[in-house]
Amino acid sequence: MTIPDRIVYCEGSEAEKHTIIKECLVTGELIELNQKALPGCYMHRSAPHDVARTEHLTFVCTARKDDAGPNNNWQAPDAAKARLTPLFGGSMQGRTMYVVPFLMGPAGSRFSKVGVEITDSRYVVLSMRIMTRVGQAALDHLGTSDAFTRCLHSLGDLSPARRFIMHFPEENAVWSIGSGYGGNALLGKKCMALRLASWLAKKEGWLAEHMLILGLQDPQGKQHYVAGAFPSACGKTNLAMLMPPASMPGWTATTVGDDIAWLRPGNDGRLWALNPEAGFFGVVPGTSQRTNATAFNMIQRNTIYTNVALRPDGTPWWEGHDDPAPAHALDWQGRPWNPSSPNKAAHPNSRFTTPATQCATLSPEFDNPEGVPIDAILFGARRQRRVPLVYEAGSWAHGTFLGATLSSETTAAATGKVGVLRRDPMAMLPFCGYNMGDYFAHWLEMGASVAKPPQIFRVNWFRTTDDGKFLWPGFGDNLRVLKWILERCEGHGKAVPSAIGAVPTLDAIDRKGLEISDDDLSALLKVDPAEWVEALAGQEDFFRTFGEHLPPAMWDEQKHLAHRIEDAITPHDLQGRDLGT
Ligand code: SAT
Ligand code: MN
Repeated sequence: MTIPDRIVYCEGSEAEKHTIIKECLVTGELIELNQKALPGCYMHRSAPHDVARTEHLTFVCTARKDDAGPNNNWQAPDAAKARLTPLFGGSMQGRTMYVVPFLMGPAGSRFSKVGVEITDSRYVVLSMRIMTRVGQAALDHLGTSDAFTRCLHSLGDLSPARRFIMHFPEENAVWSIGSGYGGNALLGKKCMALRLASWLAKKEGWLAEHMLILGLQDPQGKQHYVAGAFPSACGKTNLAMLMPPASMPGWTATTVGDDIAWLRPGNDGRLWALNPEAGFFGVVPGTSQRTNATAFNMIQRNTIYTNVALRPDGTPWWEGHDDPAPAHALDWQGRPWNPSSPNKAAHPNSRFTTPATQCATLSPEFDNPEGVPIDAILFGARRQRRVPLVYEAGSWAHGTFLGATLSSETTAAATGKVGVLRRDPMAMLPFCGYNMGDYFAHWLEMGASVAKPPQIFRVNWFRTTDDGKFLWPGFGDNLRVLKWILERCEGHGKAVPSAIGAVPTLDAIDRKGLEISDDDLSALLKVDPAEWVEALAGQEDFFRTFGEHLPPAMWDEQKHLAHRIEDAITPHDLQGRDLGT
């Protein structure tokens, strides 16, 4: 169909990598960075209109529209293919087709899955080599089976008018054309490990989630693991690489994953999680020695930078770098830039692509075929108002409700307006490969299927004062919140009930070495029932979009919340009377 000039079967060797890099330097797909300062590092500039995921061009193509649900764009499979076939027709003429077998998950794990991506982008091949396990590991895992995901990708002409990312869950296939950007083009990531995997997970009794996995060893030497779902560009990579503050000695944090978790019931009645990826595709701006030294150090070698600024000495720069803005640089599009230029030097969604093995805090369990047992699940988002720093769900069903009603201010990780509040259940709105009503039902079933499900918490690092200043320092200090969460999981940790869930008392958050006033911490933990009234109507409207697919238990949780809020608002002398509601 695509009529390439040449076909290369990738085996994943170093020699192959060097050949492809050399070709990229000739074609301009890569720019060599200063090899003395940054050995093995290169920079890629994408097409200016191809810098983020394009959700409006992403489709789930199931035979029945209802199976894709109101959360996905839908086309019938035949119609989708009829639309894409002419676009792929001859799309690789004059180009090389790379055939890339890859494994999602550790070698030797029964949870791991194989894909084969066909692509005409060398940048995609080099990125897949970092983000997945490419070559023999995949072929060994596959053996003589034909159970692999068919991933077809072509840059096409990179025009958004001819760009589509189409998923065919019923035949385990993805067709993507017109974009070279991460989530649109590295098909092992969002397309396979989330959209198609979530579909499979529903069928097979597990969960494919947009979650980081973080290991925490407490000063007593006890090892814990938490998984956390946050929308794109809300700090998952920073949390996954958390650096305990100096004032909290004895804590060690280890990184298992920063973006995707596959969770399965274990024989011990717990939920176990593994990271199917082999690298990190993180947001660059804001990454510094100060905010995330682990990430900053990790990207000093063998890293592909995308859409950052370039300094005259051949090193990259971005907003939030430790170094001050350079007097002269080239911006992410290669145009001359200086500090008085009106545009940002690096694109807000500029990215690094780095092997996981370069992360100094990588967990020794990273490659464990069984994964790690999860103590707590966090749902987080960007919310300036209303949502407290942390609160705890009373049950798995309540926790599922907290995930289902998650909303967040939008970021630069997807095209569209930034800072607009939108619903993003479980941070999976762009990634759930089937009807989210059925997905919530699957979550409820999964909780019921394990004897000791993780405890569920809602967190919000992003609450601000009225004049827009962040109240919470975030980054390493998030450990103070995690410490309380782990205490709650162990059955202690002080909390007070509120209409929305259990909230820590002022003295329950460890503030040793942190300068934060009682007033500010109170503001962070405050639950104002009056503010929550307006949330209820939005939840109802949202739930209604799923019709019959929404499990009744979700409506029950919503009604209970409404009652608790009403009780909290009603003056005490009226409580206990029949108000006729
Ligand atoms: O979708 S990407 O994987 O490119 C980045 C993100 O939004 O998480
Ligand atoms: Mn993500």
